[in-house]
Amino acid sequence: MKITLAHTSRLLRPDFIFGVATAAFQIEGSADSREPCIWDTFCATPGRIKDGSDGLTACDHVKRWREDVELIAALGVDAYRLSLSWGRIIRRDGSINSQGLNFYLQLLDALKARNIKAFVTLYHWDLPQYLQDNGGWLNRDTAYKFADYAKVVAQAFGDRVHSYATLNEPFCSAYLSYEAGIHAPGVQNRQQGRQVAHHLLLAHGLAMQALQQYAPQALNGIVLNFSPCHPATDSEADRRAARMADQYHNHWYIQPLLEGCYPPLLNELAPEDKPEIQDGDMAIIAQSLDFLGINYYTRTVYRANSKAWFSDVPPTQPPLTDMGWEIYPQGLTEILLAMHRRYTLPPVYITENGAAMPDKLENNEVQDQARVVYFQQHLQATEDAINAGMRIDGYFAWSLMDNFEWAEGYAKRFGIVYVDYATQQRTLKASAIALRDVFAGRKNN
Ligand code: IFM
Repeated sequence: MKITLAHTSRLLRPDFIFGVATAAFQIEGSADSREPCIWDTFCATPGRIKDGSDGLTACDHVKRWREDVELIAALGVDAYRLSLSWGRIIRRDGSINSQGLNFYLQLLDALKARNIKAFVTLYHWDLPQYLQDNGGWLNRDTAYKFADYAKVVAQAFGDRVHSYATLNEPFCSAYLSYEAGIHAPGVQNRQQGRQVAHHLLLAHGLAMQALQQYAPQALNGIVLNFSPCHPATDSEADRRAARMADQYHNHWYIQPLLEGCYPPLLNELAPEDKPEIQDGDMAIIAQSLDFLGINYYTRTVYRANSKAWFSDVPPTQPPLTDMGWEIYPQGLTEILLAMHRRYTLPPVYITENGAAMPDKLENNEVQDQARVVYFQQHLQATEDAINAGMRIDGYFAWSLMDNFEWAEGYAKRFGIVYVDYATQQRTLKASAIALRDVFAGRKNN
């Protein structure tokens, strides 16, 4: 099966960037050559990861990066989005781990030599455990440590990096980690969740200042994940619940960045749940952005809940992905246009989009036709947003290869490349071949 885009499609214009994405903890392995992080601790806690696995080896990417760069190049992408392991670069005593830094320098040089643009995320959830031991994101000082780390990286990498994102999905590092308790460090406390969100946004603002000073040539910004919030029924109570969820999960992160304030829902928080916000913080957070990365997977349906304002209603009707997430491509167009109409956005990239599917390797092939359809529909949804007047400059498939899917372990496969974890052999799935054909077709356009 092929992915087809109209030959007039804006996605086929030469300056539209196609890429694939990964994150350090999910693929790197070689845990012995970096500092432990909060996800190592979480994985070592019984019951936290569904299959009891960890990130100690993952896709063994630190040892196999040369092979992986060839794989990326063979896909014909313009860009590769990766994240850095903070603890592979800055040691517990504050010194720089030159071996770790060198690993990234070599990788970035190899990408550059193949004309592949590097989109580097500084923080994709793997906080060094030594910082967690001092309070982690609950400690305001972590935000300043993050800016120091951003400066080290920007100075070391020079022009090797096309784009820096400060954070990936602060919603996950705040809400999933400190309110839902399903991500490291596994806390369930509303005040802490809101405080962590604030410190993450502060960290973003401080790091943006460092990036704009030390990497002014790069496109500097942040990556947020959004999900359209729909009411379970037409009742006023459910519609209100969906509006509150939209403020709590989506606008809580974008409004401070673009308008220097939190959504009005902040005022409805009980006094004991409010985050501490110091004078001047909101101005630091609202640094001008060169780009906004948007990650999209699905929509979320909410109903009113007298105790917790709103609760989500898990989808039951197909089509669902292997994560149990509803396949809802029109939600991508909807949320993009909602954000476009509500804010003055910088140029947008879809920095993650993809699906976990129950892939099977048979005769050295993975016929993941459902994923091919998923990409077809979501590329069309991206195109629809562009046609409605929005500027979108690129699209990254999540993920380059199967990897450690956080609390789900290795059982959920998001890759367009299949990884056999016993042998570390990589095999292109049908979706990788379909995307490769799109990328190639565009170059000949
Ligand atoms: O695997 C994750 C990624 O690390 C962040 N965004 C969502 C993906 C799928 O859950």
